[in-house]
Amino acid sequence: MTTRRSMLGAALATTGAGLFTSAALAPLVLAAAREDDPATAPAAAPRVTPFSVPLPIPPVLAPESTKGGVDTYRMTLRPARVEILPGVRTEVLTYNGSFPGPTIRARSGRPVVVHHTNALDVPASVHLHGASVPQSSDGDPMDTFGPGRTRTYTYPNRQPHASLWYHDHAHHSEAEHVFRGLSGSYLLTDDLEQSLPLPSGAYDIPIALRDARFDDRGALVYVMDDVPGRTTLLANGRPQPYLKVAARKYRLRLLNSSNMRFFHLRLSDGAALTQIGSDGGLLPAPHTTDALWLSPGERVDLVVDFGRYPVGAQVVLENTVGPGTPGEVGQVMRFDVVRTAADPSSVPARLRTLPPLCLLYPS
Ligand SMILES: [Cu+2]
Repeated sequence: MTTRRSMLGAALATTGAGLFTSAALAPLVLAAAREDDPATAPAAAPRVTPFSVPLPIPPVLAPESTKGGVDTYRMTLRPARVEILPGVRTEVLTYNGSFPGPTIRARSGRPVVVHHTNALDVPASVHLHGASVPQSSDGDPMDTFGPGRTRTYTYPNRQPHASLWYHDHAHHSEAEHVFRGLSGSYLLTDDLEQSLPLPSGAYDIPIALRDARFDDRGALVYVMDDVPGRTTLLANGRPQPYLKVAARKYRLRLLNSSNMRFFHLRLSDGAALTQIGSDGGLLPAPHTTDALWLSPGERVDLVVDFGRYPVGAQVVLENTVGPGTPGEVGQVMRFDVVRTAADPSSVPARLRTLPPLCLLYPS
């Protein structure tokens, strides 16, 4: 996302306020889409009945070695045919055949090495978004590895916990490669985060939100800057899925992996969302809100307490901004409360202590 991230970076530098920046930039980015271009007119995609498929959870990648305190992984970038729309096989680009890619779970102070083999017919470059890495492992857009080549990336993880995002970064093809599936979560944890009683394990769920456009046979249609045409919303690679949940607290790690679409999210009953984290990890204290923006590339960690609902209740995660009609893009996914469960988790009033900014940038 070089161009857009540069723009976001510039805006952040001048405003310093993430939420305000997202809201302020949305009209600029959306206005850039060419609504009068017939090439961006919505395709006649097969209609999807909302909440007819379960939310998949991307597999957690197992290291091939943990020798010497280094977790070593192997991934292959390759095309795959996967079921996105119900009953239809769609050609996508993947890490290890998974759409979106497998999740890597890492720990601060413990390096990760990933050997990426390119089984595509185009050059690739892998960027770990939000990570502090050596320049040689940054996945520079011009620093690609071609078909048949293997490239090793080293991530020292000398930074605090955060929900990070890996994705393709190859010059001139990054947006299309990410659109076609080269995107995955990298969840970095540390002792501080682990010491907190937040929902964890099966109750800590990464959810990548994005838009997509399909033709009438269910093939992905990529047109640059085509926000108006991408009116099918995907969560973890499936359209408007449902997730069966227990009546207890869950940690939901949202990522917006769209090229350009902004989401403005709320629960259908207007219930409170407790934001505990952002791109840089946990907030100093939980932030309670009834709606939040999620800009492209942004991560937001939420705790939602489904314990306030009776078994049998259903609550929809809604999106209140276009492009697209509310019927197309208004409903992101649904949570179905199907059972009770013990809930030893809680959200502390203080999550972490951040150093004052003046210490990071001494005059
Ligand atoms: Cu990025």
